[in-house]
Amino acid sequence: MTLRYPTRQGAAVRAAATLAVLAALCWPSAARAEYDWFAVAHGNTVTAHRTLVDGSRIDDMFGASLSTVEPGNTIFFDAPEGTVHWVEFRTAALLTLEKVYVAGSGDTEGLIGNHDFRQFRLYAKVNAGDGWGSAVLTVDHPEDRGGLFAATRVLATPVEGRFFRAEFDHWPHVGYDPRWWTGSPRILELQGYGVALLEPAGLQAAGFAGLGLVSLLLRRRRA
Ligand SMILES: [Ca+2]
Repeated sequence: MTLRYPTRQGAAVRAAATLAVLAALCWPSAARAEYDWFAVAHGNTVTAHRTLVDGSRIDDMFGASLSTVEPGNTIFFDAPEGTVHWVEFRTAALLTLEKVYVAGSGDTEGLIGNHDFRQFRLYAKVNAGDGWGSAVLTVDHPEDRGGLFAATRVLATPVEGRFFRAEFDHWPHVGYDPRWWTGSPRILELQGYGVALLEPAGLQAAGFAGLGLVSLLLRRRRA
């Protein structure tokens, strides 16, 4: 007598197959909002940025620790008032960006607030050839007091994007000639949270991978 799924093994195969399909096809919803898509460890790639001080590394504002001057921090090169410091990057997948965390730190000795930033802006676009348009998020720094400034912002309207540009305004130091070059923003971290949207090709590949696994499991059961 032949039973189709008579045993615990059969149930296990069915469960594994179901999970495989769900994992493959529902990957976008599985990529939950607490996954930092801006981390270089998660496939983010910096494509361009303004000059940094010697020994500083741009990846350090995205979770890396490669800088020789201040490991973990990214420091833009000194500049006069009015300078906009910037970085552009591309995430591993097209996202619906929901939440952003930005942290910087100004000096607390000497020229207090040196290396603070006055305003942070984030831009997003879906395709490389698109224009940046208006900022999708703006965060004002309340004062150049030095020390940690960290802000978490939930976007009022989630934004789709894979290409991003972050801008940091140089702080105008009161009492200093605006033409003098002072310390540029020290960025500790920039993080982006949301849900990945697989591109059609990626979704298809994930679906085929899931079906392939199901087929393999069923074949092994029959063997
Ligand atoms: Ca960092």
